Amino acid sequence: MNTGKIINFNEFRDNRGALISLEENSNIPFAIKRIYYLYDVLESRGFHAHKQLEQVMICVHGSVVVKLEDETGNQSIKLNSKSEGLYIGSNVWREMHEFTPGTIVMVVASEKYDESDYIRDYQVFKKEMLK
Ligand code: T46
Repeated sequence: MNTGKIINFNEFRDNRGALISLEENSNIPFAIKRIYYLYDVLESRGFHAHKQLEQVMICVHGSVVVKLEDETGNQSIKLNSKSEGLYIGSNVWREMHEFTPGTIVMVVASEKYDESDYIRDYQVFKKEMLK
C-alpha cells in the first residue's frame, strides 16, 4: 500500500450510535503489534522516520494536519474523521501539526516500540533514507 493512502473504514451505524472495527490483514494492511494514542497535545509532534515500521493513523476526535515526505515527494493530509485511516509506510518523514484542542489520534502499528527503528535527525533521513 502506498504511503499517504486513506483507508475508508466501514461504519456500523444504527439507532444506538456507530461502531468501527479494525482488523489486522484486513482493513489494517498488516499484523497489528501495538496501538497507542496521542491526546492533550499542545504542539507539533513527530519529526522522525521509521526504518521498518508501518502505521495507520486515525484521528478519532478533532483534527490534525500530517505532513509526509518520502522518495516520491511531500504530502500534507488533514485528518478529521474517525472513519478514515492514513497509511504510513517505512522510510517516511512525518510531522503532525495544527492539532485542534481536544484532538485524539490513535495509531495502529506493525511493530512493538523500538527506539532503534527511529531516524530522528532530518539530515540523516535525507542522506540515508532518500538515497
Ligand atoms: C509516530 C508518531 C505518529 C513509548 O515508550 N512507546 C511507544 O509505543 C511510543 C509511540 C512512544 N513511546 C515513548 C517514547 C518517547 O519517550 O513515548 C515518548 C514520546 O514518543 P515520541 O516522541 O516518539 O512521540 P511522537 O508523537 O513524536 O511520535 C509518535 C510515535 O513515536 C511515532 O512512531 O509515527 O507518533
